[in-house]
Amino acid sequence: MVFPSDVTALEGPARFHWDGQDLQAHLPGGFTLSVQPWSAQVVRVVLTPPGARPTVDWALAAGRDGFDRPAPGHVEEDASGAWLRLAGGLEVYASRHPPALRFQADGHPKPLAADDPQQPVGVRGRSLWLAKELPPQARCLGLGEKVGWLDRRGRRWLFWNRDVTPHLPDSDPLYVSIPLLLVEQQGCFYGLFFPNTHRQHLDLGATREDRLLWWADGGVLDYFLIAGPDLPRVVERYTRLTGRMPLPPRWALGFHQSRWGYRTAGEVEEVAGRFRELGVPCDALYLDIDYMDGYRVFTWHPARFPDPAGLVERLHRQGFRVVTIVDPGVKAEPGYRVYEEGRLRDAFCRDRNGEEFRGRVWPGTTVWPDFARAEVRRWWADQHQALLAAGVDGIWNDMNEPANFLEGTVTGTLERTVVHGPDAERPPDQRRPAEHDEVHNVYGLLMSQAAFEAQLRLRPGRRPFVLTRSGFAGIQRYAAVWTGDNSSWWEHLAMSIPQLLNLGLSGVPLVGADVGGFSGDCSPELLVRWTQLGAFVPLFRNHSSRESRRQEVWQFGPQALEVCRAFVQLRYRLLPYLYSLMWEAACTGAPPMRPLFWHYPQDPTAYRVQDAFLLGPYLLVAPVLQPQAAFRAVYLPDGEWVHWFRGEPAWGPGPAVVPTPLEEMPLFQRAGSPIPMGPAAQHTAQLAGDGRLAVRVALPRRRWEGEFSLELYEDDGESLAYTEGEFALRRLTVRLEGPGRLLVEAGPRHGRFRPARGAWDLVLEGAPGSPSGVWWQGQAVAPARQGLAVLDEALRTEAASPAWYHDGERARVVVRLPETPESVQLRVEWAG
Ligand code: MIG
Repeated sequence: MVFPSDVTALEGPARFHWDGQDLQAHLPGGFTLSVQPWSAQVVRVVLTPPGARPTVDWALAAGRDGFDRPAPGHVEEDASGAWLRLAGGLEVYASRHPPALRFQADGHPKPLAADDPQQPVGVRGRSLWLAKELPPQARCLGLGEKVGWLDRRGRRWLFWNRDVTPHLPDSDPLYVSIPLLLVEQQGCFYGLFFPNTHRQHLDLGATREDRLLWWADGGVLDYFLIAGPDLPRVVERYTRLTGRMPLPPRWALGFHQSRWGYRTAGEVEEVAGRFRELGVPCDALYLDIDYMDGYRVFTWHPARFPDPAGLVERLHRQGFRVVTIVDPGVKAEPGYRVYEEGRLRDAFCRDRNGEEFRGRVWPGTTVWPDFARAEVRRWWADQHQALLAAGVDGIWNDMNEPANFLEGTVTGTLERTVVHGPDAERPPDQRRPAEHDEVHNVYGLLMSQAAFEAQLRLRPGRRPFVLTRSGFAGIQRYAAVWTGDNSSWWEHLAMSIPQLLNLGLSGVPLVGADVGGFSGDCSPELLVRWTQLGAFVPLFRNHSSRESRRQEVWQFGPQALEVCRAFVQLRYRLLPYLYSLMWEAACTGAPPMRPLFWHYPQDPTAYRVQDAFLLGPYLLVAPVLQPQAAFRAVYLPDGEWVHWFRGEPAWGPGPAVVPTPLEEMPLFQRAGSPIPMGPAAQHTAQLAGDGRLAVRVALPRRRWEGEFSLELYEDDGESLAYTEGEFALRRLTVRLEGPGRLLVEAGPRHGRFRPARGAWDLVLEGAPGSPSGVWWQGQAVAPARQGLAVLDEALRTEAASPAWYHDGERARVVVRLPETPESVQLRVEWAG
């Protein structure tokens, strides 16, 4: 038996009903089972106990109507059960005794996500149980932000947002709950997504090795089965369901500096000044809780931050954006405007007896807005005017699990008796009051929604930026996520890779961990290695606690500064690549930071790599994760890979041993692949009106075969005009046609945005010599007499015709090409 002995297994139905849309059955005891096809590849299964109410779909971006075209299906029934067959997609088999489901889909090992054949579903008090088979070889990925390794199997996980530090190997849960499980079997993937917002549990082979157990402390048994078979398609479908990240402003991809402990405006300006003085690129400065007056949200401290607008303006002039923290706890203090206004509007949570629910956070006695009500979200959004009017560029939502310090609140959050809602933005059958148990996990999501909508509404025309600590499935629609209070430990540097990878696979592409670690004192070496990793992570923010030593890159001596600066600079040069990947994420949900098996699903070793990752398809990032490392092993998937800094080739599949001096990190470019790069910049505002572009191709030494392409996406980086066609999109393709033969194609430029450049460079690294021929649109091109300085000159002027130059010393060929909207072709050959 798979369920604990106090769980009662449910009996099967006498009959199934098919109404042409859903397959339904009534189970003894008043339970209803419904199998709802949302598309040919996505099926929702809901088991409802008598009298229970449906899930409030806060996680979902759209209802069933808005999801996809429904697949026509038909049902056959016999004595054993019923088959639902969806045209061109899933097949669902529902057995009668017991009521077990299993699924089949093309390309998948069969069956998939099969219920336990003896005890598929059960009940214990308010909690429903589900048991599914977990084949011995299946891997378990996803689950959003959790500690541990890439494969989640063998553990029991809890979904209940929690403010917790330190993050130990068994610390579960953390701040964010994303009940999306991705199961891999023989290179095929499917997803199980549980949108129930109550406290949920997932046992992935811990109790019984070959079983998955799910149960929730309330609500209905509710899941989406998402077929693949490949991982990108599962993520694509999951993010169609829960929504995708809107394209962030380009500055969000720059380097960010934060610290809990910048106590005065002067201190912040000093930090800003240091960045520019030392030439360390930086785009954003964060104001932690000390900017507030007595930790009252939406206030500024009159003495320490006397002129917020002036401060922000001066920082803007130096090219910094400013992000202010906003906590949900409102000081319960008569006379404090936000509190008084909120009370007048009845905005704060009440307990079951109708009393204002009070707790304690930074400002002292605190009340919490009820974000589960649309009108409260709107009111809260309005409060952001106090920050946006001063010119603040982004909002940082912290403590939104929500965290409560009050002694005696064992759970560290609101009491279960707190009543929320109803949410007027939900469909009528979901518009009802709910206890905290049901709302807890989405509290941070709904708060982030308010912060996001505040920016759209109060600062129209510009892309919002929200960074949140807490969230639920769907958080990517509103916010970037950072992984909270990590520590300055090498272990946390290493852990951040599987943690961020799984967050990305769980639909949240704009993620990062505090670079250098939040708690504890960072060492120079750790800061360098963490900055090297951070340079390739979507959200690149150095942040630390007031209890720890100062952590800006210049606090650790000249060598640390120099190496960190070089990596931050490299990050900025890679922005065209990263930005294109973010655009892809916004379109398809594909995270920029990918586990190796995203691109190499047929390689069994790729699944075992969690100390390295791919940034997009072509950069293999293998950070140094241990102190004093002289070498590290890097697993290279199939193909030829070129060391970014050393130019040395290596061939996969197989391991390489790579030297790791402090100033270097093992970073490989897939030979033949195009990496679009921009100019060095101190901040991204310098890139407005500067579209200089160099496409870097590392030439193969041996494997002159294969085709490598990338969609290059560009726009103004800031406004919403891209949604109306103000973007430039073109496909770059490099074809290796045989030894010494290369064809580069830039497809037609789509969109109305005109990149600010007259020409662009193709930089061929590792050239075997001077090319024997270069042809542009079929016409031979003669070499330029003088060298072409990469990206440094002339690029802003129109280049009417192409030119090229061989730099023998650097083993590099630079080809300068006119920027035109038409599709162009360049051929380069080396004889012999
Ligand atoms: O109780 O605002 O995770 O990033 O610096 C600590 C102070 C509250 C926790 C956040 C951290 C932030 C800190 N906050």
